[in-house]
Amino acid sequence: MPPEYSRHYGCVLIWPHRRDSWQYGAYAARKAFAELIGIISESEKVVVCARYEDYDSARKTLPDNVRVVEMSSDDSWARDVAPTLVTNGKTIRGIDWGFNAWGGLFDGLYFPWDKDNKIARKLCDLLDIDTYDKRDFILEGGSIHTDGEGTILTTEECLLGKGRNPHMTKAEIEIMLCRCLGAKKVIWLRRGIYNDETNGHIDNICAFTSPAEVVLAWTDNKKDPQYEISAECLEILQGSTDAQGRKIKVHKLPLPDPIHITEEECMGLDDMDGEPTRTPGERLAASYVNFYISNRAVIVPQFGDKNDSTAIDILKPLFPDRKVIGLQNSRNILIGGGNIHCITQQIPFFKQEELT
Ligand code: KQY
Repeated sequence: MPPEYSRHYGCVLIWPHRRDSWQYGAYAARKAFAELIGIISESEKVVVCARYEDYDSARKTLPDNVRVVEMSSDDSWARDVAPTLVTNGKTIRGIDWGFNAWGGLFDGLYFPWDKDNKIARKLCDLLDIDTYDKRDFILEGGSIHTDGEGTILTTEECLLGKGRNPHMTKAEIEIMLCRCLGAKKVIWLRRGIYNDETNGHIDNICAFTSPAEVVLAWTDNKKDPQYEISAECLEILQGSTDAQGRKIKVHKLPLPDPIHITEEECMGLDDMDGEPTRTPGERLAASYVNFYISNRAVIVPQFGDKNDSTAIDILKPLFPDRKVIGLQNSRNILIGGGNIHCITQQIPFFKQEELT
């Protein structure tokens, strides 16, 4: 699996629509998605999947160079439902993992999820890419990060949880990850961001910025439950070497002050299964680590917090060949339960002629 900082062919997103994820008919979320898509499409191709009902909204909002295709979906988290693309340098294949809405009937976030579960295969067919059928293994793209040099980062909270592959041992899951992703070593952090409804996806707490270098979501506030979680991650990372035997350099990326959903925001979320998705005052899993690395930019969530600019300043020297750009109003994506990284999935660069 190539790392996100290697050259991309493009990026896939899904136009937001789900009434219990996106407040007020997804109006504000669509604006944030469109702004993000505009930035990404400056340096790589962008494919946006839109339901029949939302096709006109997506097509009229997005620039002409963005490809909009009709596709059914349950929600809009391309990171988790689009294929994980792997390459041997000559050809490319998509992994079609099983998807059960972050925990299935155990602690999943919605039911049914069958439309989302078909998206990986549909996208591979659309892009003329062969697939590996791994639907018997539940995995979301947001639960793994790779350095492209044999190391995978993940969390125990997510991959060892009861809602995904409870019949498998940690060792079996590790073998599965290494075999499917072409890796040699898995570094297991224990937990992800506090109150992250994905069961602690890695992509909200820690990310590779280059081989042997990561950013880790951080707070110095010992009273915040996040402190203990981040401190534990730091200890694990500092005590680990990567697949090449290198020590890992950790850059602390401060978190914004805790962000809580307001009454007005909750009012804009419709109930779809008889109970509200969120309650006023609930803490949202905000983190600057949830950025997307495009060919020429790193696009970073911004929350109107004093640490917005600090996060950008920390990331700039880590990506000297890219512009580091803040996406204002990322809060409108956060309300759905994730952020920029969660709604994007990169397609690595491949040579078309080698596919035919
Ligand atoms: O963070 C993600 N990768 C997805 C979040 C899903 C939240 C559903 N409400």
